[in-house]
Amino acid sequence: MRNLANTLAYVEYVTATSKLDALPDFAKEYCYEIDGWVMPKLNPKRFLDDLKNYEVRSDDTYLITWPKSGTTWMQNILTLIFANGDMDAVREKHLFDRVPFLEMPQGLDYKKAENDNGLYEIARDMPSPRILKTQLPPPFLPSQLEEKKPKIVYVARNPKDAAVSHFHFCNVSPALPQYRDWNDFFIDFCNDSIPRGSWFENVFYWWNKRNEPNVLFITYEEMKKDLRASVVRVCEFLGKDLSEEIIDVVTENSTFAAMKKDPKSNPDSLPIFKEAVKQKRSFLRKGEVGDWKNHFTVAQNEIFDDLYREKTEGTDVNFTFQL
Ligand code: PPS
Repeated sequence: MRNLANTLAYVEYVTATSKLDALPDFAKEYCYEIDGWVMPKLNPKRFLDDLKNYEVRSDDTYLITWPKSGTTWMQNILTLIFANGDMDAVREKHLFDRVPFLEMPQGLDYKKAENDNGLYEIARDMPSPRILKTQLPPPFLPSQLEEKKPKIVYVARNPKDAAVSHFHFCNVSPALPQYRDWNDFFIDFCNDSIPRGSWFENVFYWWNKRNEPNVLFITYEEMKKDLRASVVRVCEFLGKDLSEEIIDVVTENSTFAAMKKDPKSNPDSLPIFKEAVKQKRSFLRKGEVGDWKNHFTVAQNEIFDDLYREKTEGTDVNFTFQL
């Protein structure tokens, strides 16, 4: 059943059955299914229940994404903007410690997550203004986001590059299914059955909110095309009036090369990624638009384009797949 020729038949099969059951055995070990969404065991149900009722502050800034869409990049930009470009101040903490990833366990171990503290619990004690990040699918987001209306920065990336990046990350993070075969991942991505589920449902939800005054919808491709203009756009959204010099500092320290060089912004320096680094795999892998072309076969591309056309029909969703 899991071969490319049967992908479309397989998509139909999966919609008629449990998404989790349809996963290959090696992937099932890392995931569970809840309300039709496949979630990583790294984010146990207890955390989701707590986060649904999480106390949101109106002066919070939420960074929300579908995985591998530029979360870490925007996290860096936001923390530099909040610090007015003071690099010594931001470098006191690693980038991942500056912004709690709400639904993650403190130990980042999927086998122990159930009994660990969630980072959302740690974030409860943080002084305002907080920058918080989450990759929760829309149904699991804190309900208070609607009433408290904190600033929300949503970063989206074209689905082909996001999928490729996610595939590679499965062999970087010890908490994700170790997909070795791109076609296996491609099938599960098309079926919305990889951890955290559907790119389409996640992105469309925020696309539809993109004109709400507390929401900034920005794309990876836009950031790649003109990083400085993107930094300015984020500053304007946050109401931060930074000087031209400070905007330059934020921009220069947020390029792929600068973040890779700085152990305080490069996630590879964290113990959790030690094994991956030994195998010459990197969290900051390529940082490009269009790397999907090195992965998608002609047949996969046709299948995905059909799916994309079908899902986006009647919407004005518009992504850039190459620069
Ligand atoms: S995660 O694990 O979901 O939080 O990953 P996320 O940070 O969302 O996405 C990781 C990808 O973003 C790329 N990245 C960057 N690209 C360009 N410039 C900068 N500064 C930058 N920082 C991170 C990172 O390399 C991953 O993409 P790929 O395509 O795998 O290289």
